[in-house]
Formats: sequence, C-alpha cells, structure tokens
Amino acid sequence: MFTSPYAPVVIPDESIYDYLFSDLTEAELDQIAIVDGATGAPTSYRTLVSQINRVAAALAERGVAAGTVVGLLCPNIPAFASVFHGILRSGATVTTVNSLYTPGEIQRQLEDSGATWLMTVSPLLAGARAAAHAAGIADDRVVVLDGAPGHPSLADLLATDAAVPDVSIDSATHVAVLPFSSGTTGRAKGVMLSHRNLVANVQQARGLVGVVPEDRVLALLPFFHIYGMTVLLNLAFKQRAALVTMAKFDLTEFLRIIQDERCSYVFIAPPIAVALAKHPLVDSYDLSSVHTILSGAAPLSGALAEAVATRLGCRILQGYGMTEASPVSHLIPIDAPEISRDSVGVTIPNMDCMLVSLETGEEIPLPSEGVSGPGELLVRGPNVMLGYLGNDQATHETIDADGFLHTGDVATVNAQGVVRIVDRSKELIKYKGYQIAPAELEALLLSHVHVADVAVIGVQDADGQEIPKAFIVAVSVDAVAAEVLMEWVAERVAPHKKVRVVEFIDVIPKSASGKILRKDLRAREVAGA
Ligand code: 4UW
Repeated sequence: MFTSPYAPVVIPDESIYDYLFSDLTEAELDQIAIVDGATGAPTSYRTLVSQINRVAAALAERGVAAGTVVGLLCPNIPAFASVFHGILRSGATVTTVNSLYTPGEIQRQLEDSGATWLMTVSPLLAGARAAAHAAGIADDRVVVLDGAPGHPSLADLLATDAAVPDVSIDSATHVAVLPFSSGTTGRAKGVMLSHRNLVANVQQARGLVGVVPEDRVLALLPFFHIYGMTVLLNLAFKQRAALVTMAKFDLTEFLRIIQDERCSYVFIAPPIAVALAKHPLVDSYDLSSVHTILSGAAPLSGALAEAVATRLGCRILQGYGMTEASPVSHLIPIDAPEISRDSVGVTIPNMDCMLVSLETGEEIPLPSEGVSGPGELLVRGPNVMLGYLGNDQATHETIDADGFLHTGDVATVNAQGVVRIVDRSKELIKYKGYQIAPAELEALLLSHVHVADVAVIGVQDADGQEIPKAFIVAVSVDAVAAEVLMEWVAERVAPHKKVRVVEFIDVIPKSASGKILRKDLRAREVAGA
C-alpha cells in the first residue's frame, strides 16, 4: 500500500454550503464570484449567497426537502451555481444531467435517479419537457430558469420571502449529488456522493491545485460532470476566486474569453490541449494572463503538455480521478516542476492506494527504486462514494471489503510515489473526457434489424485521442452500410456517444461464458495499425 506524501488534512463535518459559504468575510462578500463569459456580467459572492438562500427557501416552500431528487439540465451559466447550491442548501439531492442528452437519455436519468423536479433553461426546454412528462414530472415542477409560459422561473424562486429552511444534514450519510457514471462495467449508474465526500475532495485537493483569490478561473468544463462540479463550482469558490463561465466550447470564443476576461487558471481536458498546441488561431490572442493549465479526464502525453506549456509560456499540470472518488485522487501539485507531466502526479492527502496484479489480484509492492510493474489502481479515502444508487451488486463489485475503490485503470508507481496511468482494464471509453459506456451502444446497435452481433471499444484517432469503434456482425453480407449505422446511432444518442468508426467482422470474440473479449479486439486493432 502507498499513501499521500502529504500530511492528512482536517475534513470539517459540515454541509457543502456551510463549508464553502458560511465563513465568507465582509470583504470576500464584495469580491466577484462568477462572471458570465458571454456578456462579462459579474455576480458578487454577496449576490451568489443571497440567491442560493432564496432558491433554497423557495424550493422548501414548494415541498422540496431532504430526500427529494432534483434534475439539473443546464449549460455553464452563472445561474447554475445559484441553483445547484440552492438545491443542496434545501437538503435535497441534485442529479446533474449532460446538457447535450437526447430526451430519451434525460428521461432515463430522471427515472433512474428518482427525480421529481427538473431545472433547465428555455433553449433545452423541448427535450427537457418531453423527458419530464415521460418520467411523470408535471410542468409546475419543471423550472425554466430564464422563464417559459406555464413553468416557474428562477425569478419566481428568487421573489420568495420565505425563510431559509433549517435542515440538519448528517454530512457523512446525506446524499448531496447523484452524477451518473458507468464505472467499470455496464450502463451509467447514479453515484451517491455525500456532503462529506464533496467537502473532503475540495479540502484534499485545494492546496495542491493552488487556485488563489486573485485567480480568474475559466469555467468551460461542464459543471454537470464531476470534474467541473468539484474543481470549479466547489474548489474555486472555496478559494474565493472568480469563475468565468463558458456555455459551449468554441475555440475562438474560448481564446477571446481568456484574453478579454484575463483568465489566469484554465482547467481543460486533453483535446483542448491539442488545439492549444497546434491551432494557428492561438497566436492571434493575448493569453499572457494564463499562469496555469490543469488537464484531466483522459490521458495527456508529456510531449503534448510540453508543447502547450512552451507555446503559452505557462505551467501545465495533470490530475486524475473518477466520478466515484468525487473525483480527484491524484494531482501534479502546482509547486512541483520536477514531476513528469505525463504522470498524474502524487496521491492527494487522506488517501491510500494499492496496485494489484491484473492476472492474480495480488498486491504489487511499492518499488524501493525505479518503477513498479503495472497493476490495477485501487484508492481509498473520505472522497470515495457511498455507492451506486439502488445497485448494491455494482457497489460491492467496485468497493471491496477493505474500502478500496477498484478504478479499472492500470497504473505504475515509482519510488517517489508518482503515478502513471498506462492503460484501462475496464470497458469505459472516454471521448473528449466524456464517458461512453460500450454496453449502452452495444444494446442500441443490437436493436438494429441488420445487426446480428456487436462489440464497441475505444481506439485512437490521428491526434492520439480516444474514439469509439463498433465491430459489427451484419445479418447478411452487405446488409447495411457503415455510414447508415453511424447515422442511425447519431440520431439516438448525445453527440459525444456517436460511433465514429465501424468495421464489419465475421464473429465477435467471446469467452466461454459469452463475455466479449475486448482485449482481443484491442490487440487486433493494434496489429492492424
Ligand atoms: N489520465 C488518464 C488522466 C485521467 C484519466 C481521468 O468521467 P469520470 O468518472 O471522471 C473524470 C474525472 C476527471 C478528473 C478528475 C480529477 C482531476 O484532478 C481532473 O483534472 C483536474 C480530472 O473524468 O472518468 C474517470 C476515468 O477517466 C479516466 C480514467 O479512466 C478514469 O477512471 N481519466 N483522468 N489524467 N485517464
């Protein structure tokens, strides 16, 4: 076993609201908490906190309380912060939904999470309303933040004069959020993260991330995903920095906002590093305000990290984690230039790790010098989820009797405790940092009349980024064209889940028990390349 090189931090036993906002000083209340990147409009911490409390009071007045699950389907706009923390302040649980989901995908998450309310914005209303109705949520419980006839609006909630509810939150057991993750296998499941999980992860990571009050942090990574939720909505606020929101990625707008808003700390996923390293547009903007870029959610190569740091003249860091760990477990600290950029750095405080052999499951000892052999990374700490909602079996398959979360990622560790992620043993595919569950695409494709069998794996594109590829056994030779199948899938899933390559194959390799031998397909892919 190995632990963090850092001393443990104290994790306060309080709700995420109290942890983040209860000790704001008068001077901090006047600081800017969040800026709308599209318009430049600022919101102070005073206004943010007032809105959070009003949202909580208005929801409580309408019957929302501990045990209520509220869906939040909204791009990164300043109101997201008020609503997200307002729901938590009311004692309810938030399930954040990917804002690019199709109505069917939204419905599924609302039903699986047991949501009885949905908060959204008017551009997403058509899909949101269809999903809400199908999930049995009536219009008076579908809040449209910017207003729509027949629905409550954010202005309606903020107009309340009700008192903030006095809810008692047992931070260790009270489920704060239910982001969805497929984990090591199968379809997406609700990940139960307690208030303590969220508080802990900010407390564990903040010193290493090194965001300071003077920072203007670009909030481009979606708040609905655990990375944006913890590192932006929680950690940046804890540090009293200013978040600058960006609702949708567009390279020109991304560069303009950094320049015009003088962003200093930028959190990204690797595909943005590719653009920053290679795209000619980058030279047309003044990005000199940026001192640090932190990449996570998918592998970043050392060469790419180096190229970005050199071109922008800034520091580049890498972090690693997963939804089930709230998410951060490893980081390159801000003040550690000696740590290789193609590693994910060191274990954060209050966590224990272990590498176990993929063949035998036995522990791989920490090397006294050099690098250990690869093994599956196991992590344990106060940021590890309570479990999957309504799925004890998946919970027990993922968290063992000693409390270790089995990440499904293959790593090495050196004698200094620096961890490198070298492979993935789980099915999960990541496209631009977003999760794709192969099981979901396989089930969908199997329902196509011309598909007899199918397996989906991740392969690399020309830039070294992962994309999903489907191996398909057609019902008869030339029964269907690859393009037709890809279009058919694209009509039914969020854009990041599109199948991007199809190969027809005679038979899907399977084990005696009928499990897809993804390893064989990956080997075939490597041999082909
Ligand atoms: N290198 C290789 C990486 C890396 C990685 C993640 O969607 P989820 O559940 O969660 C995330 C979390 C991202 C994140 C966590 C902490 C952090 O500091 C940071 O950067 C600041 C980002 O994406 O997907 C989890 C899976 O994503 C892969 C890995 O397979 C993991 O199990 N993954 N980060 N740096 N792979």
